[in-house]
Amino acid sequence: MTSHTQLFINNEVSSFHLLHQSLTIFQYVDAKSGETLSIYSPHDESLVVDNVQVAGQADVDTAVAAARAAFKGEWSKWTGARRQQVLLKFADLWEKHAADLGAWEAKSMGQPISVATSLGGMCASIFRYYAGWTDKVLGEQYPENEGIYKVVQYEPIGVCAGIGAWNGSQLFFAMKAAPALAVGCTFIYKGSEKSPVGLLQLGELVKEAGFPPGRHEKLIRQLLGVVNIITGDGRAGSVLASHMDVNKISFTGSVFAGKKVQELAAKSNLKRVVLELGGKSPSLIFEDADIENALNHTSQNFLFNTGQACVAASRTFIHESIAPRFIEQLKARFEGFSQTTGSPLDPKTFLGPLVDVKQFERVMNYLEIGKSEAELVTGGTRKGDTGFYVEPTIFLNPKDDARIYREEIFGPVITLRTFKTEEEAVQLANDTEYGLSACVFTSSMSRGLRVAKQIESGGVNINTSQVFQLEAPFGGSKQSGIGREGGKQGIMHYLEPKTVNIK
Ligand code: TXE
Repeated sequence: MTSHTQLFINNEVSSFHLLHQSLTIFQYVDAKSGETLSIYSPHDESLVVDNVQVAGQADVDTAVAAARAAFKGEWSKWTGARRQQVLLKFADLWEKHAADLGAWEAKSMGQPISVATSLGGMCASIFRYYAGWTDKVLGEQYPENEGIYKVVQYEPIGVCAGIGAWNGSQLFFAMKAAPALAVGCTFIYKGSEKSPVGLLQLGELVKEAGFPPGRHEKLIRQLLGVVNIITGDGRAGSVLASHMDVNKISFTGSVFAGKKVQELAAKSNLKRVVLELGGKSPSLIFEDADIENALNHTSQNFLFNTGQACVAASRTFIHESIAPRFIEQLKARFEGFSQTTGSPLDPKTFLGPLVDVKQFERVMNYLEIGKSEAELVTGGTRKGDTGFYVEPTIFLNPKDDARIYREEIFGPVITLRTFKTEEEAVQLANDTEYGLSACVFTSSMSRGLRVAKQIESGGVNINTSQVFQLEAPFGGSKQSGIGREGGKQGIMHYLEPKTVNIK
């Protein structure tokens, strides 16, 4: 695949070519902002790519106008069956290019290529899943009452935007674009400025799948702008969140930025908002847990993507009766995984670097703070002297107000505390402003379900962790988000019900 660094705004037509009837559609365009950014490898700080075009206000306006034109055109009038064909083709193309696309995440944000490629396969599955929904959103009909019949139909919201974080750039695109396109919305996506290039390559797949122009000028004009992919930082994100011609925005990122998006959405045109935000998820390990299983989830699964996963159970609580042995074994596991670092492009690498120098300095700062807030069991330092690698770190018995215990670190850093009773464990688990995910390890299913019912979060994993199965809704309660992605709920967020009363 060629490597594009321009904006994928699907509506630039060369007037010269129009004159000569040899219509050329320019999908990849330079930013009108004149601003560019460079990406450096978090593995060795070498230049990965420069001159990546950065969208400004005018570029966002162009993308929104393209999406609006497409929405008013043929796309939202296509039958579900026809949209399904394009989504399925797109999924097949993604699967075919998963390794190349994943390599951009490995080079740009240090995601181990094994992780990035598997996430690529998941993205193809997401498009296949939502391709199945294109003609299955049913309406309702209500019995006549006083001579009035009621029909409820679900209509595509219109022009939708997505903003994503860097730890799963392409996954967040898929989770947002697939349901939107499935129901006939049009879409503008702004990935994270920390890993934008893999996303931009998707434009080639968009073209090949058949979203954009066919051969006839009328059709070409009507299909332009169905999918647009732009690069930018919080400034471009703010323009999208406040844009008067965007009907809905779906955001994945920090609580801080999510609140800004919600605020701008309200102050502009009250666009619909879904927020997938951060977490500081608890894990409760009871005395009757399968210890080996709990250790696997608290080490390998926790360290997946170098701990840069919003659902990572970074606050782990262990029943006091099994704590000494569990902590000793967990220490050994963390020290074992410390040896699995290496080039993110090496299939054998499990532990990659943190995404960039800013995140590296942020996590290193927490390690220093943590040394005065808790007992350091292992780790606590950078790993090596090149790249942004951090030793997998365990802090034990943090103070109740410890920053490492209260704040999301988003790295390979876990805190451990012990508990005596089930009631105390639930109280500790819920003592946080977040509510994204939780884990419960126990051999008693009645206890597992009893505790799951009491935990305040959008998801609870019993004897497992970081489960993501697309048919079920995913998202956070409390300050971890608003709304859900995945499953039927994920599709309904891109539809508006309309009640038609018939006399
Ligand atoms: O977040 P940021 P990061 C969370 C994770 C962590 C954060 C890490 O918990 O807190 O994401 O990602 C854009 N207006 N999740 O550091 O800074 C920015 O350009 C509009 C939760 O990237 O919030 C980027 O594209 N946009 C998630 C995106 O927002 C703004 C899973 C995220 O940036 C903006 C993964 C603004 N004011 C990570 N400021 C989940 N729950 O699923 C920044 N952006």
